[in-house]
Amino acid sequence: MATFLEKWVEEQARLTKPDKIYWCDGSDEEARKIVEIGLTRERIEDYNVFHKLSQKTFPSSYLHRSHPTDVARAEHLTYVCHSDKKTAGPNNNWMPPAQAKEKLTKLSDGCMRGRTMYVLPYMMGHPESPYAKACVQLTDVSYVAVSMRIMTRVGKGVIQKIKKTDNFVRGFHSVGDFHQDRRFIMHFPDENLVWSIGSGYGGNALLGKKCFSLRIASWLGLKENWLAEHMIIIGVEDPQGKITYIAAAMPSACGKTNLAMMEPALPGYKVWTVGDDIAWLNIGPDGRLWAINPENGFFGVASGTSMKTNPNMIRTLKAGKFYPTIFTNTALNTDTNDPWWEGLDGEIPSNLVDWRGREWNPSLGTKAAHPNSRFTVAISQCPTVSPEFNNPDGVPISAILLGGRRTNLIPLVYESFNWQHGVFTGGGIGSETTAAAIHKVGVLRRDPMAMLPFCGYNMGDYFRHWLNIGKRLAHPPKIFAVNWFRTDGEGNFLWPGFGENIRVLKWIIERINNKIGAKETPIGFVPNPKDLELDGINIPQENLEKLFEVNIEDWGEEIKDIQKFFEQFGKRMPEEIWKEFKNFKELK
Ligand code: SAT
Ligand code: MN
Repeated sequence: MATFLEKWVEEQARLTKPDKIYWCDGSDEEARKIVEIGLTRERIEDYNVFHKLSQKTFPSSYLHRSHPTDVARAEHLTYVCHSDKKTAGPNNNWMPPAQAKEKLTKLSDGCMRGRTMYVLPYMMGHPESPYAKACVQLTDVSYVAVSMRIMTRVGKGVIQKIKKTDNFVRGFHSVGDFHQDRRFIMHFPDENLVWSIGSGYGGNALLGKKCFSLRIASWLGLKENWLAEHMIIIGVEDPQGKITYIAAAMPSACGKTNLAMMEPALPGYKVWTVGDDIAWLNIGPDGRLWAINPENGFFGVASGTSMKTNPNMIRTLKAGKFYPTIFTNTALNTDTNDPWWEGLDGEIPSNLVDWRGREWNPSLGTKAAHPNSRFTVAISQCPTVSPEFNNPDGVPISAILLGGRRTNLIPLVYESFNWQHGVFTGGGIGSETTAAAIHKVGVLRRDPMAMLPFCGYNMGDYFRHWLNIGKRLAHPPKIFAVNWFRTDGEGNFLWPGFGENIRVLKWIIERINNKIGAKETPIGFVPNPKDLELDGINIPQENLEKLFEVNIEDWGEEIKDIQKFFEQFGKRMPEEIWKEFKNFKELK
């Protein structure tokens, strides 16, 4: 008898009518064959085109160019289809599930004609982890099939694991005719199903990532008492060899990947990378919060990555151990056949084509690489990968950092008074938008816990869930807010960031260990000037003052905006959060 999986694949094939169905085993040999086919294609419309890069500088690396309308997440076309609109909340686009399916069925009818349907069985999380989940994605794009091999643990063993059950997450993906008017990324949380059509871009198409590991998983977490979060996970080793694990949420393209594999500027410190984008957080038997990274690779922003900003990522990209590494929408140096992007070390090469393959020089005034150009590379190649990366139990988290991109108002770092206050603080965080999604860049919006585009249900319920998790933790992590992006009013960053951020982490660790005091302000504890290690760095006194300034007058507008944001959630907004809000308003 056919299994649930076989029946589903058959059904989808009947609808989409691919020329061939190919069951992936996740092997190296298979990946090479799939990439090989992509090397012979030329039309961008095929969406399966790979260009082999210089194997000397970037071994095992290929360049892929997207359709120019398809270079970022499409939040406006992303839906979460709970049976009732209130459960999806004002933070999600919503459509009744039956209507959504009817629409998608029409769009999917015959959409794989002339193409191969790849069947990808994969795990999110280490197969032996009690927190891991089994999934299967169908796709008609070889770029997606190969990228999934890098980002997740693809393998036949998963089929054995799910056997005759229906206990796995299903992801259906096709680029269709990749027209924006026929592009939808839809989630059916009650069926563990994601249905995405019309886009080949990362977050819209690699369904194990944001679609499953955040939108669907956050809903599973609500029901099963855990958290799926848009967070990096790092181990910070101090000069005595003690490692403290920290999880940190920041919106897309706000420096998470750089922080995740930072080369610390302070001697004796080391940062170990467990994850750079997603954390699944469970309450351990010891009452602490334990984190696993469900992913197996990095899908990071290329633009701005260099030996100065993230040397360990450059090393990762050049390692060539796991096949393949993929660059997407970078420029290309046609003399050397190397990828190039703005911010990369060295001079601007003289013979470049831009991310669309057109001849380029700086006088054009455009960017050669798309600002959201990306790389997809295996985490195993990272020189700082944590020895705990594959630990099925994960790592115990001592601090949670919640951040955003704010050119003004928000101090470099401050500590919440307690868990509940931390949920209020994180819930009110705002961030200026980036090129990671299709929208106007640089606009301030509330982005609680960096989850606004990724929370698979009503955010009022999400805040309540955070409060409940806090209550169930015997040893809740301390919650801190961070902002690397404050400027001096003339657009210059007040804080150098990157490897220097270790100074902030050191302060955080000393606070966790009750080694130092701090200055109480209405928003939380900020560092006493003597406690932030500033040896070997030259920051003018006035910049330091500005970095930690809590000018409560300036918070007036912010408070109004936070209130407006919270009010959207009506009765779903927990009283405790309003209590924190009122306290804060009165202090002000
Ligand atoms: O496109 S992704 O969602 O995978 C990357 C990001 O925007 O964080
Ligand atoms: Mn992300």
